[in-house]
Amino acid sequence: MSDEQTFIAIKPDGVQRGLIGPIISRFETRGYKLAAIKLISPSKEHLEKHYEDLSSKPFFPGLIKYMSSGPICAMVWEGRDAVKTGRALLGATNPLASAPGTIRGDYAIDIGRNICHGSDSIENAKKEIALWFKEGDIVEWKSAHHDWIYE
Ligand code: YYY
Ligand code: MG
Repeated sequence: MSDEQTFIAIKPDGVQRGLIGPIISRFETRGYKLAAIKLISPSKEHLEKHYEDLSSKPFFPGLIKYMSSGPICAMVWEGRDAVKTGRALLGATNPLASAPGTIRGDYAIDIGRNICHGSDSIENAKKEIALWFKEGDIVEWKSAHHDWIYE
């Protein structure tokens, strides 16, 4: 199956620092296919819903403030094992624990400014895609690279 989808977001610091291009490039060059993309300044309520599992954590208010501090580039990426490999491309939550070669390991230092988000399970990917996109926003298309990437 090469149609697994994951939700990837470039957080406000990633957008402000001009990292949309480099981050998209990591997913494209790995062989993943973009299925949806938009620049959005979501409401506080939307962000609280996105991170609802973390609402009791001490860092939650700061996380919501940070995520509200500028536009976010929201995307859906598609391909085999997109959720797990998407997380591997991002690196560890704490950038200082992320290996060089990962996005966070190459571009970030502080856990509270870790520039990107990626779904952590197929179930959460489905929930997050449904929260951030309408059904008609997701584009079905066959990449010209498909048969060169998959056997
Ligand atoms: O999925 P991931 O983003 O890698 O980590 P989560 O545990 O879901 O936390 C979401 C988000 O919260 C994380 O990207 C940074 C922030 N955060 C924090 O500021 N301080 C922590 N101790 C843990 C997480
Ligand atoms: Mg998470």
